[in-house]
Amino acid sequence: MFGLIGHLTSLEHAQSVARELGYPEYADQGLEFWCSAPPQIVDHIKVTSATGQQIEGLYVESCFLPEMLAGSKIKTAIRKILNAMALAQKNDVDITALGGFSSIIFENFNLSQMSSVRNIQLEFNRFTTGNTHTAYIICRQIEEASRKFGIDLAKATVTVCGATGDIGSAVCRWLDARTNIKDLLLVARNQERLQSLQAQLGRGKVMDIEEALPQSDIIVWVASMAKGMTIDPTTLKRPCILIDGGYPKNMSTLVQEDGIYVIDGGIVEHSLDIDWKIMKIVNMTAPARQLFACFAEAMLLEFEGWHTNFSWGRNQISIENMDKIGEVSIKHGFRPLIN
Ligand code: NDP
Ligand code: OCD
Repeated sequence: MFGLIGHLTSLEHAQSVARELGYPEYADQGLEFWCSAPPQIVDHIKVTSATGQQIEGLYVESCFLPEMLAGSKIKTAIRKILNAMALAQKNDVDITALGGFSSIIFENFNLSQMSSVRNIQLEFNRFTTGNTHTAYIICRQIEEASRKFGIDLAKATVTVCGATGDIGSAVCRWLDARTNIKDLLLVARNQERLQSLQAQLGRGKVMDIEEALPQSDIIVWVASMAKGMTIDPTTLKRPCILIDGGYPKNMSTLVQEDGIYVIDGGIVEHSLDIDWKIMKIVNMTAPARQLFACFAEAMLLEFEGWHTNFSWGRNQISIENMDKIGEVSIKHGFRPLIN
């Protein structure tokens, strides 16, 4: 059995979802209430592969909200993730994806040092961040979108915002090894980590976001921001492809307009309907078939019987593992979404 751990994008989102799903006791409550809410299993899932193989899984809502980080409720955030992991393990889930902020909190606050949750000893090899598949899908989106929207990679300047992150650094390594892009712009806040990435890649220009955006033909957003930022479309080149892989989305307002192509980054479409309700809640256009690539990674590991933390730690995603997960992604019927 596979598991998915996730969370909603804001308190407002959580309240409206709770009302819609029939949890009135959660619907009118403020952040304090969500801080004390335990994790819940809110969906039982059946997935059929393009090969005909069927698997089952469950979705664990951690009840974490990004406002907890913004409000410095770090201990609460940590407790949310550990409790959700313990609930998945208690339910005999073999491999669980840590969606959205779950894996970011796990890494940033060293949760590997906190393996004991009440009477449960967490077994970390039962969890995966799902980031290898996410990075693979974003790279395929870069390839396919540039072809579709007529951007020649050999002449393109590509910005990666969140370049020093787990997904961002994998995308940079892939861009360097597998494409002939003209320029790579590296954006994040911590300058030391940017310099070290630049040294590892042996290329790339470190830049502020304001300076990078107007020169970019393609922008990949994979920054771990609790809230999306507003971008003035008049500052962008046309054509310009923006692949927003953040959860919550890195761009809060930008929409498709003449010459600006906004793509939901790290999203896959399955070739068959999935029996579940959760993707309707996060407003996927085809909720029976579209999902986050990190969640799809847990499904792929279950299909293949690879019950191991395929994606783990930080900045260790190899191109070989991206190829490996990519192969089984295609085999089981997933494809990158190009909207
Ligand atoms: P990491 O924590 O590993 O990396 C985050 C990156 O963002 C770092 O480079 C960080 O550098 C940078 N960053 C954070 N805040 C800002 C900011 N305000 N401005 C510029 N850069 C910033 O995260 P992941 O790689 O694991 O995840 C990245 C994003 O992808 C998240 O939003 C996550 O939820 C999403 N995601 C999507 C998935 C999907 O299936 N579609 C799957 C998994 C994750 P610095 O701190 O120096 O600024
Ligand atoms: C990217 O990293 C992917 C993260 C995706 C998280 C997706 C979350 C799915 C949302 C379903 C939520 C159902 C919550 C119901 C809560 C009701 C109160 C207990």
